[in-house]
Amino acid sequence: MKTVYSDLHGLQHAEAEYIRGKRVASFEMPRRVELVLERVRAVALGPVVGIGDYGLETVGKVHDAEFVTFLSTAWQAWSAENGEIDAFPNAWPPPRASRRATKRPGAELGRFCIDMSSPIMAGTWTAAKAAVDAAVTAVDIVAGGDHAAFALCRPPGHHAGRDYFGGYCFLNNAAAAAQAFRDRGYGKVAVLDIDYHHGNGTQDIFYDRADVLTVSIHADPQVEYPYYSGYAEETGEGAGADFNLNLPLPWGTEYTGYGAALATGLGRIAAHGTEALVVSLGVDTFGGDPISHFKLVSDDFTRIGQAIGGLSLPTVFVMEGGYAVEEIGVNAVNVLSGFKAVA
Ligand code: OKP
Ligand code: ZN
Repeated sequence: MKTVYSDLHGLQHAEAEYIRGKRVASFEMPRRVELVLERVRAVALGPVVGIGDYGLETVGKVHDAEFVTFLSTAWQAWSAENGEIDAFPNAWPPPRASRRATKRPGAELGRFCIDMSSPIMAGTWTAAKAAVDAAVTAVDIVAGGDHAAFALCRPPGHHAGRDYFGGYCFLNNAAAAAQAFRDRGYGKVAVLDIDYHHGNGTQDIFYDRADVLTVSIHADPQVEYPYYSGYAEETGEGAGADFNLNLPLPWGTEYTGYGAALATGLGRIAAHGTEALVVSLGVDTFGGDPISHFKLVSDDFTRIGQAIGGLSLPTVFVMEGGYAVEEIGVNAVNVLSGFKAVA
């Protein structure tokens, strides 16, 4: 299996985020994907290849134009006012407030940013764009005949919606991959999100579409980020009714409960008549993850990969979260090796 990687990810290196009132060192750091890359090489998963430049065509199909313009110019506007300091929102629009654009960068951030974990810096746009390009490159590798490919994306993407960013995510890499599959003639596509956190952005982007089924297995949003979505009753709307499946699980979940939810999700993906699969590969379900509360062990990730491989679908894996820095490489690559062993 080929791995798609660009060192441009290193341009996103947030100094800090805010967790429960505390300013702490960002858990989302460049070292994460460097360790995954080292593990890919250590187990000889396959060749490591660079990214193509796909412009903004696919991005423009999964994000609103105003949002893309904002994100690509946000640092320029912010740094002109505030200097070289990481950009966080200054305020958020309350319910029923005006949606009109303002003239102040900190207020504009509040219109598009959902949390205090995702600062914009000088290289954010370049890094986020490179991550989308990695995802689309992986789709082209699979469309070209490979059974599967791994987009080693960073920053992650699944919390980025049509017109918002947050949760360390700026552009939605997995959504771009799903859209790219559609644009290359795959009629029915599915996204399986196995990150510990609900893939709210991916759900948002495809919520009214039947051509891209979205399935997410994640911690109960009543107690876990992103809090305001991820509930089982969110099943899609309009043409997309019944094409979104959320499988929330309690804190403390071990593989017994996890594997049962995974089987349910995979069954739904098979019933969809899926022709191509995108996996949002987060490994923050690991028991040792510093910000999460599931209890998976490293061997469980091999089992997850085997179960996904059982679908025998053309598959693109897109890296999402996972913050237990020492184990993240082993756990992510275990999924890929498990998949490869059966697929
Ligand atoms: C990104 B991904 C924890 C604060 C949460 C944001 C978490 C984003 C996770 N109490 N901050 O889905 O791994
Ligand atoms: Zn996560």
